[in-house]
Amino acid sequence: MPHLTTRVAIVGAGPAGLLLGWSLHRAGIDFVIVENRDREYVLGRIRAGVLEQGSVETLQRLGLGAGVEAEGMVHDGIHLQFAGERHRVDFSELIDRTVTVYGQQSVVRDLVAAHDGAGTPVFYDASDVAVHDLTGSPSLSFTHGRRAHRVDADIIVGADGFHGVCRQAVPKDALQTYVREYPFAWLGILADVEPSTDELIYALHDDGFAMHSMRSPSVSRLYVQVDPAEDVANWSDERIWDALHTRLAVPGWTLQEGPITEKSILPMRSFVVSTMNFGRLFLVGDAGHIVPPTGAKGLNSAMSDVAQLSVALVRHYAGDDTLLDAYSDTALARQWKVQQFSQWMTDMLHRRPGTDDTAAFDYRSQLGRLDYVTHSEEAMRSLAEQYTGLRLA
Ligand code: RFL
Ligand code: PHB
Repeated sequence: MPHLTTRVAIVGAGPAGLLLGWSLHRAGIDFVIVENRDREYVLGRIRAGVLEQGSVETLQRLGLGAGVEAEGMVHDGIHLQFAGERHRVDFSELIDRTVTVYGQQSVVRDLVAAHDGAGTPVFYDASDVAVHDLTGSPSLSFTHGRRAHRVDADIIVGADGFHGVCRQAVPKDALQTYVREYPFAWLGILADVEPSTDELIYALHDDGFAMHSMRSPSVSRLYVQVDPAEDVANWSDERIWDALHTRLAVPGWTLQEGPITEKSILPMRSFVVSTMNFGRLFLVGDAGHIVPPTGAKGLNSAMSDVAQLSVALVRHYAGDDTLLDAYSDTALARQWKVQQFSQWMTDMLHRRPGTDDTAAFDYRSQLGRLDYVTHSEEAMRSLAEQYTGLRLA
C-alpha cells in the first residue's frame, strides 16, 4: 500500500483546504490534500459570492490576485430595501472599505489552477477517508484508484466541510456544538442576464426576503425566501420571476429576466463547535462553523481561519507554538462576532412564518430596525464594519 509521510495532511479540497495547501506550498511546508469528490465536482460547485477586503488581500498576498483583480467587481456599498423603498449603505464613504463580488467557484478555479501548475499532491476522488490517532502519531487513510493509501503526518487539518469526517472523529466529550435552526430557506438561481443593479439588494417584503446579487456583467444571482421543506420542483421559472418582481419592486426600477441556468434550495443554519483543535487535529471553515448566508460570511470565515492557521503552522515549524496553541481561541473569538452579525442580518431581513401576534410584532419590529439601520450613521457604520469584515481577531 502506498505509504506517504508529510508534515500537514489536509482533508477536503474546498476553498479552505486548497487555500491552506497553497499557503503551505508558498512557505515550503510539505502537505497532502485528500478530497472525496472528483475535480469536476469541486470546480462546479456554486456557492458564496462576496469577498471581504481582507479575503481579497489574502489572495493577493499568496500570488493568487490575478483573477479577482481582472474579474472581481468592487462594490462600495449595498442596498437595503423595505416598505417599498431602497436605501443605500455606502461602505466607502462611511469607513473607506469595500467588498468584491467574485464567486467562490472562481476562487476555487484559481486555487485548483495554482495547485495543478505547481504539481502539488492533491488526491481527488478518494474514498473511505479516515483519520487516526489524533492525540498520538496522527495518520490518514483512504482509497484512491482502488488502492489503499496511508499518510503519516505531524498535523491533520479538517477542511472537510460540515458533513466531513474530521469533526466526527473527535470524542463526544471533547467537543460540544452550538446550533440554531431557522424556519426558512433560500431558493437561489443563476440567470444569464445582465444584473439589474450595480450593487447587491437585500429586501424585506410582506411576502418574505429577496435578494439580487451577481456573478459577472452578464450573470445574475438571485434568491427568494421559501419554506425549508419546499421542493424546488414546485418553483417554475415563471413563479420565481414573479416572486422576485414582487419582492424587489421599487418605483422606476425594472428587474430584467433571463434564462435560468441553475436552481436550488439552500438550508439555513448557525453552527459552531466549542473547539477547533483536538490533539494534533485542527478544524478550518465549515467543518467548525456554519452561518446563514445573509451576511455573506461563510467563505470569508473559512479564509480567515486559514490565514490564521497558516501563520501558526509556519511559526510552529520555526519552533514557536504560541500561535498554534492559541489558534482555536483566536478563530472562535472572531467566529462568534461573525455569528452574531449573520444572525442579526438574517433575523432583520426574513419574514417569520405564522399569523400569530408574535409574528406580527416581529415583522413591525424588523421594519423599525431597518428604518434605524438605514438612517442612523452610527448604525450604518457598524453594519459597514461588519459586512466588509472585522480586522480584529
Ligand atoms: P466546503 O466548501 O464544504 O469544502 C469541504 C470539502 O471537503 C470535502 N469532503 C471530504 N473530503 C475528503 N474526505 C471526506 N470525508 C470529506 N467530506 C467532505 C468536500 O467534498 C468539499 O470539497 O468547506 P470549506 O472549504 O470550509 O468552505 C466553506 C464554504 O464553502 C462555505 O462557507 C460557503 O460556501 C457557505 N455558503 C455560502 N456562503 C456565503 O457566504 N454565501 C453563499 O451564497 C453561500 N452559498 C453556501 C452556499 C454553502 C452551501 N452548502 C454547504 C450547503 C450554498 C450552499 C449550497
Ligand atoms: C451571492 O452572491 O451568492 C451572495 C451574496 C451575498 C450574500 C449571499 C450570497 O449575502
